[in-house]
Amino acid sequence: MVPILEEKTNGVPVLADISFEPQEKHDLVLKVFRAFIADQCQQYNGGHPGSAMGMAAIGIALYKYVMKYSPRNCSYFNRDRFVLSNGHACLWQYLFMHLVGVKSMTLDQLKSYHSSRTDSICPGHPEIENEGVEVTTGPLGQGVANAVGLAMATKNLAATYNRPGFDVVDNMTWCMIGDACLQEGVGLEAVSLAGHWKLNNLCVIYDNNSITCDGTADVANTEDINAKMHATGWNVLEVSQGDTDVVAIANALMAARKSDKPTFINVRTTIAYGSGNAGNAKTHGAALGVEDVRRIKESFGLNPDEQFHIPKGVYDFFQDILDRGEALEKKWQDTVQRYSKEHPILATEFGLRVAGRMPDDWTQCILPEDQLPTEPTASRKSAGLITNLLGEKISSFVVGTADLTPSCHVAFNKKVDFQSPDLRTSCGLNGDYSGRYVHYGIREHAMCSISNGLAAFHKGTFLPMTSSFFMFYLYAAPAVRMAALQGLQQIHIATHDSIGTGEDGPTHQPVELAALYRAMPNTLYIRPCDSEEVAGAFIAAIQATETPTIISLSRQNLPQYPKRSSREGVARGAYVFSEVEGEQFDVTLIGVGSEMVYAMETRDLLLQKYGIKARVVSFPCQRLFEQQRRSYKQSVLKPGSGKPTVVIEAYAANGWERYADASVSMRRFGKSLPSKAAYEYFGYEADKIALKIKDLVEEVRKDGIQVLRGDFRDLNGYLGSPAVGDMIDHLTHGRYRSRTHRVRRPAPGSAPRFSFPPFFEFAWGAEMKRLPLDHLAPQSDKERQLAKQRWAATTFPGVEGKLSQYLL
Ligand SMILES: Cc1ncc(C[n+]2csc(CCOP(=O)(O)OP(=O)(O)O)c2C)c(N)n1
Ligand SMILES: [Mg+2]
Repeated sequence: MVPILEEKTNGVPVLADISFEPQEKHDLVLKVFRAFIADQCQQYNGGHPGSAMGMAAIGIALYKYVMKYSPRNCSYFNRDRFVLSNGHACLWQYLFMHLVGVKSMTLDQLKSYHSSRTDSICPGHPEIENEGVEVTTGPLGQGVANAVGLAMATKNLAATYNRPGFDVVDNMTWCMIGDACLQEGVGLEAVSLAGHWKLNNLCVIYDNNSITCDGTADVANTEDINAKMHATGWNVLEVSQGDTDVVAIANALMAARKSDKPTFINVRTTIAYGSGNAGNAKTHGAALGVEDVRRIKESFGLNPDEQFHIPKGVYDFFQDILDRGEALEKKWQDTVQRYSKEHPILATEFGLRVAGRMPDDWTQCILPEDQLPTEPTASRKSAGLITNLLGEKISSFVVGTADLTPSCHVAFNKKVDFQSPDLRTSCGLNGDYSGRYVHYGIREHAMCSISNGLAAFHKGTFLPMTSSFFMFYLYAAPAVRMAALQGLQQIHIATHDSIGTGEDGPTHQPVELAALYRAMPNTLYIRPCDSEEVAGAFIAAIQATETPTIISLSRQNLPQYPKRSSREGVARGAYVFSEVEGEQFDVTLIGVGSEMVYAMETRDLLLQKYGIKARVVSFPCQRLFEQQRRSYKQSVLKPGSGKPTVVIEAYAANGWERYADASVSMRRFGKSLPSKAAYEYFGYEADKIALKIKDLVEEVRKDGIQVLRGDFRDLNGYLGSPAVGDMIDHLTHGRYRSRTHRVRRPAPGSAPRFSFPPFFEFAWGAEMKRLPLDHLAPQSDKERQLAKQRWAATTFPGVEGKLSQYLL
């Protein structure tokens, strides 16, 4: 049995001297492991066998000897975090999870890799929702940044809550990478920050097989990686016999625990070790072939006729891990218990963080309407008023910027920067690890990927905010997408939106970017028109606990609409801003964000000049609107009225076809002009817009309008389906309007609450259920059958029948 940590160096616990098992045992595990991976890929003739086989010895060192974790409770708070950044090597992780005793990772599940089973927990890349997986990986390089975020989380919690004799948080973060992660920009951005921050609780393990998809890695990379890592502030270690030398690898891992810098272990391995094609790029992403698989087993002295065979000796080898894990967890719980007695106030706050909850009074940080500015104000400034309070008062917020502090207004009062305490900058901006203001430098992709790591540390423990110009969230898009995919909450403060950005010109004017983020599943892209809507945007973002939100803000001053704008309206995605009494209106104008001013001015002019009566709808968030009941949506847009709807927004019109018949929008890149002049140049002037709309109204009066316009129906099911809003209404007997389905973490005993992507989750009474979305919107008979079975086993007093009827 491996002893549990005693000594501590640089704040990181070490396992006491390791007593290694004899080499024969290592050899047996290595052989069985590699043969098993070969079988898994051969079964459905696909997958990624090469690196999973090559990394076998690294896995033994990590899972058997060095990593602190508990297979019986993979999510205990102070566990070491592990990120498989080279996510295609997922079989490696799955098989180790099975061997160490993670209950859900059965032999049967291992065989489901690449199968058509929809309940498989062995997808082609690790996915966060499966037990024992910290983050979803697959887009190479991002995992490194996630790991940096996880390591930051530990540093920040430790600096905030640990007290002498009470290390309530002291875990290590391990990150496995291949050649590719060191080529991807985001990986290198994160490497640079980890070195700068001296994150000595982070260890990157490099599976250096010098192979990528195209061939040997030197077709595109010939740099001296060790020298580079060294220059970036990392502790660099080498293991030359990485295919077999478990002891050398374990010793290197142990050395990482003692380092005062982040550690990079360059482990030389052979891709598909044991295969006839070992060392060849062919083995990266294809099954090895029936003959090769037989040959591998024969050469290992295993029976070639046996598949998926794991002898008892291999299970025995890992047998001690379960108890060791439990002991680690127990030790942590004891520490927390003693800590609660010694430091009760701190322990209460720590308890909230561990529970993933914000203090209940967070709403007090959102200024009430009567304290908001009434004079024209840039929405970035309005947002600053709120972020400043949230950042100052609530310790789960980690507010960052990609070098745009002066522009984004996110630096909060009494902020402490997250920095290595040793750093002394030339400009005097210093900090320590307790800091929650982060200078990410000009690294937008890493900023958002690191935020994913922070958010994934433990759901709700951190709520990361980032900030930059909206245009540069294009650099960050792959990370925002991964947050959305994983259901990781965060708030992105995206200023300088639309052509109003002005003189910086078309490079800085994100005319097409809104369409991307509006289309991205499980993402809230909110474009508020004034301070009250900014407040609504923050409330929606904070309540969306499974969702990243981008709040899109203006550089230029915007008029305020105290009598019209409404935070509740933002929660519904769109709402009537200015109504025409009775049914006698001629046109509906949709005003969005910074361009609301043009909608309102056009409304006035249409009446004065042409006697045309225009309603105005404010439409800050398409996704929130999609989640409303059909009847609400129709009351806002009045698609059956036979009157046209026109959206006014200085972005590409893509996506508005669903709600509007026409647009005043952008069909080309912007232009370098002062804000007002840029708007004028592109025709955003009330008299020009009014004239166009007058023509449209006349055309419709003459030729009529098709009745179904503005009633686009998404027949695919859940998100975006009218059925969702109706279903919620039905279930809650009208007590809760559809807005509630964004609320998560239901309190036991409370009324039903709903959350959608990436799960459908709801509580009824004291019970809480969580189902994968494919059970809600089955795409095939087989899925429907599976869903029925699942729903049959899910009972809620008085609801079951109705619910399944709605869903199936
Ligand atoms: C951002 C991104 N680009 C491309 C890919 C496709 N891809 C998957 S693996 C791989 C090369 C992997 O090389 P390496 O990390 O050395 O893994 P190995 O071949 O050694 O298994 C590529 C290009 C990806 N997953 N992510
Ligand atoms: Mg490689």
